[in-house]
Amino acid sequence: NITIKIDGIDVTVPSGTTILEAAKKIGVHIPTLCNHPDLTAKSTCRICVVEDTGSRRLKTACNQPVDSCKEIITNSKRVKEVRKTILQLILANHPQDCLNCIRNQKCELQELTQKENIMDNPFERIYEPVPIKDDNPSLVRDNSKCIKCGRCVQACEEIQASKAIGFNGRSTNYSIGQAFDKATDESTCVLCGKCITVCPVGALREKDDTEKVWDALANENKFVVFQTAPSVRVGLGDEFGYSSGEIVTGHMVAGIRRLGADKVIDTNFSADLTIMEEGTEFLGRLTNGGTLPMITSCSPGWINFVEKNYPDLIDHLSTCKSPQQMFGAITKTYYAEKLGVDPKDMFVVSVMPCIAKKYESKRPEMDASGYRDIDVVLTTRELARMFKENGLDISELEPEDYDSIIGHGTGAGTIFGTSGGVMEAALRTVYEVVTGEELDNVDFEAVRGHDDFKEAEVQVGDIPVRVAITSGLGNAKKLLEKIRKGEADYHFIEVMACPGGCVGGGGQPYTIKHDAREDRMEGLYKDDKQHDIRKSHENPEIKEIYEEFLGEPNSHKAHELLHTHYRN
Ligand code: HC1
Ligand code: SF4
Repeated sequence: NITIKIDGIDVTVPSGTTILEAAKKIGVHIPTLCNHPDLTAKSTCRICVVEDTGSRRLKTACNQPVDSCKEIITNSKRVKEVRKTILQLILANHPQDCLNCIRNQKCELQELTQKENIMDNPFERIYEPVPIKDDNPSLVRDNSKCIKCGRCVQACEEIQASKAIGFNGRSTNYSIGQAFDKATDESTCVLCGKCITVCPVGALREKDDTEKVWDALANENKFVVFQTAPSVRVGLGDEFGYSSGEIVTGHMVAGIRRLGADKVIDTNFSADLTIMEEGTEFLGRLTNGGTLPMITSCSPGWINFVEKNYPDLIDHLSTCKSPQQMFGAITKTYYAEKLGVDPKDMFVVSVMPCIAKKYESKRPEMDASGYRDIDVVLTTRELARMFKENGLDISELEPEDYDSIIGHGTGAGTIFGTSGGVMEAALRTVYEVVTGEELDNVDFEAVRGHDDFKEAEVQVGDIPVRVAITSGLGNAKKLLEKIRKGEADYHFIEVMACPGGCVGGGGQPYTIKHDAREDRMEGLYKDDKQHDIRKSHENPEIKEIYEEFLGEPNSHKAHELLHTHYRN
């Protein structure tokens, strides 16, 4: 351990601890714009300068270890002046149109400007607008707002192993984007949105589709059906003053009805449907010599990643569509018929924690109903904006329930939103289907938690089923390499593109609370426990749809509507 003085206070920390971390330990928060807890510290912005009284040198606190220092001052006149100057230089090259910025009141640059008490700027304004890049269904880059901190580049490479973006150009004229400013879909971008979640300012955002939804809601001829994804219920509350990870399902449903939706459905229902289809597919592969390990297919950023980088491993992907897409196909067929609504008049809106879902809904093959199965995908953030636009604070609404007859999911459906949840839901069903016995304990603790990589062996009848779970594409890449080399000795693997699963999706509310992901995960496990029915195959609405419409899981009709193919 090393003991140093920071601002006159002794602090003892392990050798190698950064000055930034050591200072945090005694309640001294050194400001930074480029540093992020999920990324390697690079000190690109240099806002975190502090003074080493021994050498009289300025050091960057985010990447310098305490080891060579005896005493650090974080707020001397010299430090404050340097910090202020760096910030003023950034501001001189920034549009400062905070009022109509997506990040207004949630912007790290705005917050820092306020904290540093900056009221004026001696530097000449050199800001010049640059064109917005808006060439794909999910993601918008507005480089006018970019402060070149490099977090997005790092996240794309370090977390998502995608290297889709980098620094282009030279000297002071460099900018961030696809190499040679290629079109997004020609790059290795998988539209996961991880870059959005780490951007400190408004340079990256989802493509806003709220106007299309307002138009449909205002159109008397449209029958508007909303579905809400598992993890939206534990993320949305961040926008309405709830504590992090709080379950706001009933309030959200009430809010969506106030917007004018005709029906509000839980995506957890089609998550249960996915378990029926995917569980049956898995058992088929296991007993008929099909391609193993089988890998889950509900995360569209993940599907993009395999299609772009590992086309030779496509046969390992389950053929099941994601729950979002299964929902669309069922809504414009079975549900429309039950309701007596012409599917051509139906307008289906998904609320997802994900920006890749926007792209997924636009894949040409997603029209099994004879129409576009999903009309618009909104992120959790966009739904929050719609509520606010209509003067709704969901915390003031009485909770309401989803609509039947395809509207309700089980506890197994709800945990889809967290890494390990799809596997746990599948195990609950596969175990009971194979053994015919009831599980004593439905909680498969071995597949839960925040680790990058989890594995377990579960005895299912005569078969010891080996499973693995990972999230974040960098971690998934390691598994894919093992599969390629024939070293992945698993039967079934769950992969989610975003670290932690959908709870940490690129469409979730911005949060400065680093462990929001963990809070949301806990929220979903709590939600699971609160359900009377916690196994997909026991969902009465699922039983009904098979009896009345689909026949058996993996039937011909189920294949037509609920399964898909991939591009290689
Ligand atoms: Fe997800 Fe899924 S869990 S992919 O993370 O399988 O987005 O929440 O809706 O489709 O159900 C996302 C979440 C979501 C699908 C389900
Ligand atoms: Fe990289 Fe994902 Fe952002 Fe694309 S969306 S640039 S893959 S982080």
